[in-house]
Amino acid sequence: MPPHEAEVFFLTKNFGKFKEASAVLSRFGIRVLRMSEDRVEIQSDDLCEISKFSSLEASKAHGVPLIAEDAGLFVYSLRGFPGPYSSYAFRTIGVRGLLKLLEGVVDRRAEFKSAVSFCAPGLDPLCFLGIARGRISEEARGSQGFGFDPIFIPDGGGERTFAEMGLEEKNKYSHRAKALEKFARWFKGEKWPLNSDADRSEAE
Ligand code: ITT
Repeated sequence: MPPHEAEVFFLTKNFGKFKEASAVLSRFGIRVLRMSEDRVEIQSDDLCEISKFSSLEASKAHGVPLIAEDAGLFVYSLRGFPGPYSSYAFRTIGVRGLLKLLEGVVDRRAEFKSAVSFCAPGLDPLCFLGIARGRISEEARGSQGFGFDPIFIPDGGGERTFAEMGLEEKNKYSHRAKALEKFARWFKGEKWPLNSDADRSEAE
């Protein structure tokens, strides 16, 4: 593991997200510090808009460079539900409820999206998007990870769900790892202080 050359805060209450981010970013020599307060969330269908706003508000409040993430599971046959409402859907209908909605449904394709936004004092927030395509399993399997991991089978990972993979293996396929790798490559290439005028938003 390279020595840590840089540090960034990650505003999240979700410890699973934090552990995944630490593993990805440490490969780039970036140490992640956890900021676990509630993040300010706006209502939007656009994950980047949500995470940009959260990162801007927190960076202004604390005066430090930080990332915030908004993520969601988009099920094709449900026209993208739960999408930006994944956190609420997980707390209400949960894994079982989503499986129930898909009972008898043949098209089980779905994708996870992660929108990681970075903001630093005096800088406009930048968003980095990562997508993991796959499908929803017939039943919940595995005990690792968090959220909808027990029912998501990523393309290229055999028949296993994210919850049947260890963290390092999930990071080979995950939406979050892809978004964070884009962020890390940009972050490492930047000269400080950053130029806030450039439009550096990145999308797939
Ligand atoms: P923070 O806002 O504090 O970061 P959160 O868990 O509420 O934590 P999101 O609003 O991004 O984060 O929640 C999206 C939900 O989507 C999350 O609660 C999970 O249920 C689900 N989710 C997102 N990424 C996931 C992943 O990698 N594996 C499984 N479920 C995931």
